Amino acid sequence: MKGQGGASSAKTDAWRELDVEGRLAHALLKGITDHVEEDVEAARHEYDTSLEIIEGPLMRGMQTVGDLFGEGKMFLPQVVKSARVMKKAVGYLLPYMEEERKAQGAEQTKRGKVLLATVKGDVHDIGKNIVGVVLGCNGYEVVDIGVMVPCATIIDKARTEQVDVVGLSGLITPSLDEMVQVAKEFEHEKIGVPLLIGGATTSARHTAVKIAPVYSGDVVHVTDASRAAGVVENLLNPAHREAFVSANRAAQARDVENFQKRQQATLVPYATAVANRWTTDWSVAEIATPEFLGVRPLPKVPLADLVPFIDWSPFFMAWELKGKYPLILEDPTVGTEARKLFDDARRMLDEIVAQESLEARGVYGFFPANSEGDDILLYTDDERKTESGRVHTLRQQWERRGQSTFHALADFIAPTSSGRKDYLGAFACTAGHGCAEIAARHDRDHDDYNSIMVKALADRLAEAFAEWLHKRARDDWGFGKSEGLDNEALIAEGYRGIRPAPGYPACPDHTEKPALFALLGATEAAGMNLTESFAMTPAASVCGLYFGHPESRYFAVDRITRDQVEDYAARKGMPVADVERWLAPNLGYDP
Ligand code: B12
Repeated sequence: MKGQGGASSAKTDAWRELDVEGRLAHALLKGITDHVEEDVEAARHEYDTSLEIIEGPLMRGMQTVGDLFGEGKMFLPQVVKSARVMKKAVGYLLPYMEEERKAQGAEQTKRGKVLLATVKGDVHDIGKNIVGVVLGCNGYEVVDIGVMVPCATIIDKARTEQVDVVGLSGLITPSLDEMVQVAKEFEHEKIGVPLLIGGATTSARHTAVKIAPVYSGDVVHVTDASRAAGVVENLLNPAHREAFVSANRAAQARDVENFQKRQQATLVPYATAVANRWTTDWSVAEIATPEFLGVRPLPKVPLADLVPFIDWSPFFMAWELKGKYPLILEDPTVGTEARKLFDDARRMLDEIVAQESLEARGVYGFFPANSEGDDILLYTDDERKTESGRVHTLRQQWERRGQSTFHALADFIAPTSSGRKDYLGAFACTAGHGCAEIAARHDRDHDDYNSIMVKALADRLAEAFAEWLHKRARDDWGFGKSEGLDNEALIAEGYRGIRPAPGYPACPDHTEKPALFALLGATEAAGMNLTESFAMTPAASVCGLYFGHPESRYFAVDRITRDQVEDYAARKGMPVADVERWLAPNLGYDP
């Protein structure tokens, strides 16, 4: 055994015998940071300037990494690890470069400069950070100005940094409108540089229909990080630019045309949708009475309790590894990298759990409730004499083939007229306290890999917390006690009731969150807050409603007509124009 270990470590260390270029190339390709400083220092003795080291062996190594990634021969976690080597090397050289630059007045030559920002009101940056790493690997200089960035700052930075391209990121739908505002200001201020649009909630169609028309510069939607470098190359390389730009504009014209066709698809009048609501015989409907009414704060949930509830599949998705957990670990193409990534994740997770370096806090509760039209009335107590608040729900209007029922979440709560006592549950939970601090520590260490990793794990824990809490709520409601479901069945939602979250397709209105937060006392109980776009802080947070009716189910509201918007605005006591702004992606008409 001993001999074998020696042989293999001799083999793994053989690359240390290579010349300095070979060592740097190997370290970059394999993502090994152990000897970076030593090797870069050695290179300093062989090259005249630090810039030559960066533009020579380091950039060549990263070019190989970028090419292999582009060809699908390397995967995102490997690229991010390679980038960590590059960043550490550049970090080491930076002070020398400064000296050299001062001495020679030399300008750094780069392929181009890209400004990245998550727009105002949005807190998510995993996707943006990944894009930054990939662009950096491809030789672009990236100026990342963080999250919740107001438009004026983006414009100011675009000017002062003299960037060639600006990239905007956003996760929740209110960010879409913010991106439109940024594009309008770009037009007004004659910024001119191409605008890249990315993030989970963005789409080629929204970019074509709403963003591109307000800015005369190029606007390109980018679906994922692996495409970002190609897009920037096409935009900045004079040889490719014209063809790329005209293909992009043609594709956007097609998207606009398709959008207009889709807008004409049948939406029934709101009154018709209401008349054809989902209903049941409420006199015999199964209604469970919760064990308690009011809220229950959960000031500190042990992380170890949440770990078994983690759904790992989205974790791999965040790292652009395609496949379902646990099968992905054995996948012939991505299995090896998936296993390495999973090992790293489990190691970090064990450490987080042992040190409780993230904090899981939440609150949930049950409220006496009855529906009235498309609103859900909440009462102060089970006497149901005094109203304590309302949840406003939206109704489907799109007449899909064979669909004669139009759902709204209010349908799943017994109407006041039924005389039945029904209940609505609500929750808010986060696993993100402490995450920003840990990520900042890794950022200072030029370690994107672990910075992205801790955020991805906090997100997994937040979602696991929501699953854990829902289980507990179903137990409190009574019907959960006999479930006996394993984690797979929980992920497949094989239980009674649903847990829609504001922003999800059944309840797309993010402006319902302040009332939900107030009802639960989420800020006091869990330290959670809302931004001006109703994103939650910390970022790794979830909030939503619990419906207990056995037939309650998820659906998509999709597009709605002006008559529903007017009715909804009146019910909420909000100007129609405001509702139209927040529900812009759901409007079946042009306001
Ligand atoms: C995982 C997840 C979460 C995680 C964390 C998300 C995160 N940190 O990014 C948790 C559980 C915390 C979460 C919470 C919520 N979520 Co969520 N979530 C998702 C999910 C399933 C995957 C998103 C993800 O992480 N993808 C992986 C990352 C790496 O991808 P990415 O961010 O999109 O970035 C890639 C590309 O978009 C692109 N890109 C990104 N930025 C940029 C920028 C530029 C310049 C370029 C070129 C490219 C680019 O490159 C990146 C790398 O490839 C999506 C659904 C989906 N399938 O997309 C819903 C989704 C994003 N969530 C949604 C919602 C509504 C919420 C909540 C509001 C729900 C709630 N009420 O609790 C909260 C909001 C949290 C908050 N703090 O405010 C909606 C958003 C749409 C909407 N209606 O607003 C989605 C689309 C689900 C849906 N279908 O409704 N969510």
